[in-house]
Order: sequence, then C-alpha cells, then structure tokens
Amino acid sequence: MLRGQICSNSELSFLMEAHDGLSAAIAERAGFKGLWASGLSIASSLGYRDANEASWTQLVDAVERIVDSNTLPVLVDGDSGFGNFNNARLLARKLRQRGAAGVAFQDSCFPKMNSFVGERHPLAEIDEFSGRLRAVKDSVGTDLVLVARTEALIADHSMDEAILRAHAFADAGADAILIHSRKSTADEVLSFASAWQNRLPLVIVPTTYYRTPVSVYHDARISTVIWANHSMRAAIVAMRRICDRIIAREGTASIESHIAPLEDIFELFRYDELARAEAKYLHPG
Ligand code: SPV
Ligand code: MG
Repeated sequence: MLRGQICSNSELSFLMEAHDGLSAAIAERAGFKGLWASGLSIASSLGYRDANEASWTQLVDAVERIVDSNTLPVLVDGDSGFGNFNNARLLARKLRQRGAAGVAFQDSCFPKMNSFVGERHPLAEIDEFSGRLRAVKDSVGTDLVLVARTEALIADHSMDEAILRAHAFADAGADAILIHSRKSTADEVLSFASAWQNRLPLVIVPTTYYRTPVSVYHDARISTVIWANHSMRAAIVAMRRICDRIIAREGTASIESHIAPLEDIFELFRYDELARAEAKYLHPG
C-alpha cells in the first residue's frame, strides 16, 4: 500500500503527520491515505527536543500506538538510524514488527538536530550511510519501503552534492529519495527534481515553502508530499487557547462549544464496538 503510494512515479500522494494514536485516527477520518510518523512531532509530544533525545525504543512504542489506532500505512521518520548500520537495521526490524509500512533514514550524524534549527548539520560520509541503507535493505528486504533522505541542502552543500548523494543512495537500494530544503520557496527542490530525472520516486516536505501550490509538484513529477508537523502545531494553538481561557475565566462554561464533545472521543475510538463485544463475550444470552 505505502509502496504504491510513495513508489509511484505517476501519481502525487500525501502523507499526513501523526505523533500518537489520536492524531493518527483523526488523519484517517479526514481522508488521508497514509501517515508520516514525524520525529519532530513525536519528540514534541513526549516533551523532548528533536535532537535524538527520545530513544529508539520510545520511537518504536509511539509508532506502535500510531499503527494500532488506524488502518493506514505509516512511513516512520527513523532520523539517522540512531547510530551505525547495526542500529539502523535493528530499528528497521523493530518497526517492521510493530507494523510500520516504511522507514526514512537521513544522512545525518548522530545525534541529529532538527533541520530548521541552527547551522550545524554534519553529514555522514556517503559510503558509510550507503552501508547503513544496504544493511537495512538486507535486513528487512521489501517488507518496509526504504526512503533515503539527504540533508545536503539543509547543510548548505551544493546541488551537485545532493544529487551525488541521492544517486549513491539509490545504488545502495533505496526505494525513494527524500530531498529536504528549508528555503521559503520550492526552487531548490524543483531544481533537484529536474536534475534527478525521476530515477526513483521523490518525496518532499514543504514545511517552509508552504505557499507553493501542489500542482507545481505534480508537474515536477514529485511522488509524495509530507505534511510533516501540522496536527502537532494545530494542537499547540488549540491547547494554548483553551488553557488561557480557562485560567482567565476560572471556568469552562464559555469554552464548551469550542472543544470536542466527549462523544467525539467515544466515536473516534469505537466505544460502541466494546459495548457490542461485552454483550457478546461478557454477558452472552
Ligand atoms: C519530521 O517531521 O520530524 C521531519 C521533517 O523530519 S523536519 O522537521 O522538517 O525535519
Ligand atoms: Mg524528523
């Protein structure tokens, strides 16, 4: 399913960020066909910085909750693999066990830093990172879609370096390439797409160049767009607004109509199914 979505050169698809079971269930109900288990959003929801402060086991546990809460394929942000080839393949195996559909690994050194923070984004050597990808591929085969992400442009390297890296990662067995940019326009990723010539499907994350209409990506034959952090950012605004109001008014009467009714929660997580199961198994007859 995910393979079809992010390895298809013919159709543009969208992955919506999820960071827990609730955000995943909401994305599915909204109509998204695939999810991005975002490292930034999962770290933030746990109260960590997106700098490999959360452990790989915490990531795997968060992914399990995301996978279990809906039926969509989940592409997991595996950061740089939490170490060398051995850590990366172990993480990939664990993600497969927990039901992930794919994993993205980026060519950063451990610990990584979020791509939008600071100027220091040291890259792994091409050969070493290619070894990480080969080890993952040898370990999980075609069970997981393997996305290789280059941070070359984030780290202010040249377009040639980004292309060189992407070709090496394709040679190492990646199923798709994620080209990341922190520019406010899509120019960089569009130049990359044109030089890349569709060797493998391309994945982009238009967090900072959000003004670009998706038809542009379609025309550039980009395969997948990741809306990487938008549920988490929306939740921050909503939670802050409600906390501010409750503290200011010392009550909740005025906010009731601005928050989800309890029935919404019961419906999202199918409490009716539990009632039916109780009738069947606990009180039969
Ligand atoms: C994430 O969602 O954690 C990503 C995308 O990796 S970014 O935050 O843009 O690096
Ligand atoms: Mg990330």
